[in-house]
Amino acid sequence: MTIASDLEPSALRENSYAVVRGLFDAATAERLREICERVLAQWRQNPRCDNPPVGPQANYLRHLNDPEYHRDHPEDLAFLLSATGAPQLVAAVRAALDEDFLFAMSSLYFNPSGASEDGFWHKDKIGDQAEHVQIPATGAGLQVQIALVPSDDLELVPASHLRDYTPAEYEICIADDERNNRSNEMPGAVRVALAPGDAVLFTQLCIHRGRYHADKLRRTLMVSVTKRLTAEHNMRQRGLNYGSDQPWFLLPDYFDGVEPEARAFFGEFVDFYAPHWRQKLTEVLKYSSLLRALAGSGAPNPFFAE
Ligand SMILES: O=C(O)CCC(=O)C(=O)O
Repeated sequence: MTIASDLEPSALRENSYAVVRGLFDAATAERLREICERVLAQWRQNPRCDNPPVGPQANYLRHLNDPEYHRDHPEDLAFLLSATGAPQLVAAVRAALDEDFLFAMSSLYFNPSGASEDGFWHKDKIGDQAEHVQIPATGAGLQVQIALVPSDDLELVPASHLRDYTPAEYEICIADDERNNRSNEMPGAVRVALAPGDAVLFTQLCIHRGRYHADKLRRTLMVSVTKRLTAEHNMRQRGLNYGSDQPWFLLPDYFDGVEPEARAFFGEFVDFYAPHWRQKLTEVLKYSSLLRALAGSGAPNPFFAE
């Protein structure tokens, strides 16, 4: 199995991935790790997002930037947001995609506490989302994974985003109801070796998988971005989803202490989604005030009357 070599961000369009060494320095990576460690412990006790459910086989969690994880540590949220929207990260994504994009989501990948598993090979199922962008080959957005401890847990097949599955890949990824999709024999696969603070950018359309070994510490921060044209298409077709539904960005103190460049990056995300979060909140308030009025009246609930 080859170890992936470095590629400039713009090489992602040809090669499916790129590596940026030292995107963050060691001290920043260590501070991010401490924050993520705390959020992981809290998530295990009191998850704010059920995708995936907490359990021994869980290997990722979504929405590290949910403020409930940082209620007693506001400085951690500011640090996390400043890193997630850091200018060098945004610049790398811009060079890789060469089209307009928005923040989508932050996640943490970690080793499971239960049984070890090799991940399953896949291209992300993004449906028709890549049909409405400037460069369909790079899909609907991309993932940026930043190692917070040394990691070579991500594997991918370079340039596989530019074509359909070869017969050998089909045998592994699709055939027989995907029964072989954890095979360790994927032709041409590379394992991306990262030191703390290094980042790999990869397109969702390449064949890829993670490794989830209980005895192999993994703490990898993942920042997902969506192309703006995809975000527009998704809102028109499907409305908010579990990724884009992040209304906490409207809290008045949410950006306290966040670096200006990161604020500007998230500002575009907020400008885009805020009208939809407001609309949803207005609906919730309408129904909750109805419930309060009904409870106060003592009358039988007319909505459920026989
Ligand atoms: O890094 C990993 O564990 C896998 C990530 C993955 O499959 C994805 O982002 O779709």
